[in-house]
Amino acid sequence: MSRLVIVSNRLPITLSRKEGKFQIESSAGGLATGLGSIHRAKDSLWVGWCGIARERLKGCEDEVDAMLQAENCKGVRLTRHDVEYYYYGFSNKTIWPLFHYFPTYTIYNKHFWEAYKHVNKAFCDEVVKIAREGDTIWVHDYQLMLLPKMLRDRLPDATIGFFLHIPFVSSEVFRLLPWREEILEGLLGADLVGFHTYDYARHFGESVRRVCGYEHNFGYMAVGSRTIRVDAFPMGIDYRRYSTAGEMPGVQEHIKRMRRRTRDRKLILGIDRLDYTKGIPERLEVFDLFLEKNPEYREKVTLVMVAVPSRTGLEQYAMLKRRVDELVGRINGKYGSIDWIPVWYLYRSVPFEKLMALYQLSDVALVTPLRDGMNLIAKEFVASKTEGKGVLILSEMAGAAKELGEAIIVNPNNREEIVAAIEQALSMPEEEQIERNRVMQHRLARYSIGGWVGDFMDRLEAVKRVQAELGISKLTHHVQSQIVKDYKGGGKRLILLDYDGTLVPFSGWPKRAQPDDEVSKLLSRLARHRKNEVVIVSGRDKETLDEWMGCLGVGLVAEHGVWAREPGGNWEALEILKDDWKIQVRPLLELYVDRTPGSFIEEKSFSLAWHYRKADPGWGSTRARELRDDLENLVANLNIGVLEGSKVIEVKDLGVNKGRASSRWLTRGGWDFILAIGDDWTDEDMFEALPETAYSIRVGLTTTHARYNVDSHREVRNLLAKLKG
Ligand code: GDG
Repeated sequence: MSRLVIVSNRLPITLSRKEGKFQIESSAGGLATGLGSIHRAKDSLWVGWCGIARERLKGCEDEVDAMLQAENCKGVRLTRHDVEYYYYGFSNKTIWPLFHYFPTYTIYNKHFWEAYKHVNKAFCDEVVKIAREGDTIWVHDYQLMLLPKMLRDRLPDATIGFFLHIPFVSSEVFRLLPWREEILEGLLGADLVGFHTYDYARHFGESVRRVCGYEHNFGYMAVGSRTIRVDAFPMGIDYRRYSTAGEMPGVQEHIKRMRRRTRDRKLILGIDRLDYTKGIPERLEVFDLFLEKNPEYREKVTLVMVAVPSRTGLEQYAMLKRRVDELVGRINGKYGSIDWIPVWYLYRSVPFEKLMALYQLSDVALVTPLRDGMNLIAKEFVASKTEGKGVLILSEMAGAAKELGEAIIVNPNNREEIVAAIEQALSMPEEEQIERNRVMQHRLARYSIGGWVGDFMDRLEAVKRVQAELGISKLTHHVQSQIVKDYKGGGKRLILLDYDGTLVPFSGWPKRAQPDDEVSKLLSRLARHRKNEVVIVSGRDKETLDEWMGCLGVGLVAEHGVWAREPGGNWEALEILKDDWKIQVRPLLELYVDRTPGSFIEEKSFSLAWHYRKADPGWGSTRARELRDDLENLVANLNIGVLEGSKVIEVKDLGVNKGRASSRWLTRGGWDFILAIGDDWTDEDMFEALPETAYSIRVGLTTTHARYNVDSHREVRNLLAKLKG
């Protein structure tokens, strides 16, 4: 049966050691809370760190392994140095601040990076050890962004999902990272990369496009030989658990006790890990301003602030703690009285039942992070309001704001707006509170944690199906051997080859893509054989082809079939064509060159091409769409067509195509072996013109008339090198 292997930095349980004895507790935090219930319910195995450094486990490894195994967990051993450099270092001093838009807090340190790679590799080793065929491996969060690629290299056919729990920053910020390419390539090892919101997925897609050059289309991305999917999955909560928590006797007990202390005061609740992304000092300042502006609320409102200690060893966090302590002291000193403490501040984690009592009792939840991947507290608060009363004030910078639109949404940097939101919340009629909460509750109940996991898994399965469909036509070793065998057995052999993207990789500047030594030798060796006819069927102009391949003994087709030249012969026009349409088209292309820095025009005898490979990728594609529309209108009455290739829009006579050009050789007949290879839409005409017995190969994994697909020009060269004798 297929098994789920969850991989995250921390296990859902944490080990601690008291008086030489190991104890197990549940881990805190959104990931553990959210996925913990799924882990318990499913046939799953969780791989992660148990919370105790390797040095302190010496001699007790077997005991600890057995304890973890009983919980379906597999520990990854980390040394103190690993924890210091990989976790506190790269994860929390580099990625965490950068991905939450705090570039000034971000530290770029080579040793942190080395440790990050090393620990990701250690995770990889553990997963590879336990992985079984058919497993689904689900990697979580920013500490393990290199892991999907490491796993892919060692388990090429594995099903791998990745989910990022924190925001993915805009590409403008992401590109500050010195190791940006490695991080992206690491993530792209997954089959499905998931984010909380569409915005994060969009930022990721844009970063991939800019840094790695892979295009994405409707959520699919072609990464070398693989198609992967990028999508948004807003993480849900265990809705039932929160909506029924109020009935727990322990919770009722806490409520009674707290009620006695708070009397009939209104309660505003804030719960966060003590982190600079959560906007805690800013929230305290807002509360100060609120009390200053609304003296009538003094003595009548209490702000309950639960700040859960977090990453206490880091300097930024220690500074934050001092600032929060100071602010709480200042507000309580400024407004407090014998009977009333304005800010009720708890610097500790509270047990679940007490947390639920706080949700139940609070009139308002003030959730105002400066940045937050999702924020589950906001969702849990709404879910626990079974009677429907209570108001959520939510920062628009939290991923949850995308789903909880009925909350009062605020900009966490706009103090006046938040003060007004508190005023509105405290005076909101009960019917309105209920109405708003019911809509949100309905949504949260529908897409709970189970729904979230199910949705992710369905999408992961779907992308595997898409890959399998595309994979059907991949050129296997078996087919390659067959091609080589048929080639050897063939008396008369025709080889039709496109040039750019097929024999050489694309170059930013087409003029610089001349054949290297390897290609020249391959072509002349094949062309020299008396049984062979080798033809380069290209879109390039005849002068360039002459200069680059004129003396290799191959036949040449230029400009997609306008011109042809037999080996050693002269150029002949294959079609009677006109080029007077260029006068109308050229000015439009020039306008687009002016409007799109980096783009340029290539002029051939009977075509004009607008290249945008060197332009900004996003801008280039947008302009290309606009140009296509403009051209379609312009050429409607001329006998020319507009064709889109790889980062190029070409306008040319409709009578010309590579299929017609190839026919010049194909119709000669008597071929025992035909092989045609190309990489873009212009080559499709050539594939269609071939007889059924011919071998045809398209470079790139895409739908095609060709019989087989290969990944890159490298594979083409390897195949041609095998054609001997
Ligand atoms: C990351 C992202 C994203 C909190 N304090 C106590 C306590 N909690 C529980 C809450 C909730 C969870 O911890 C916190 O969830 P958050 O969503 O706020 O976030 P993070 O752990 O910072 O984690 C975040 C999340 O991943 C999920 O993808 O939403 O944006 O940063 O479940 O109930 N539980 C108890 N006592 C506490 O004092 N018992």
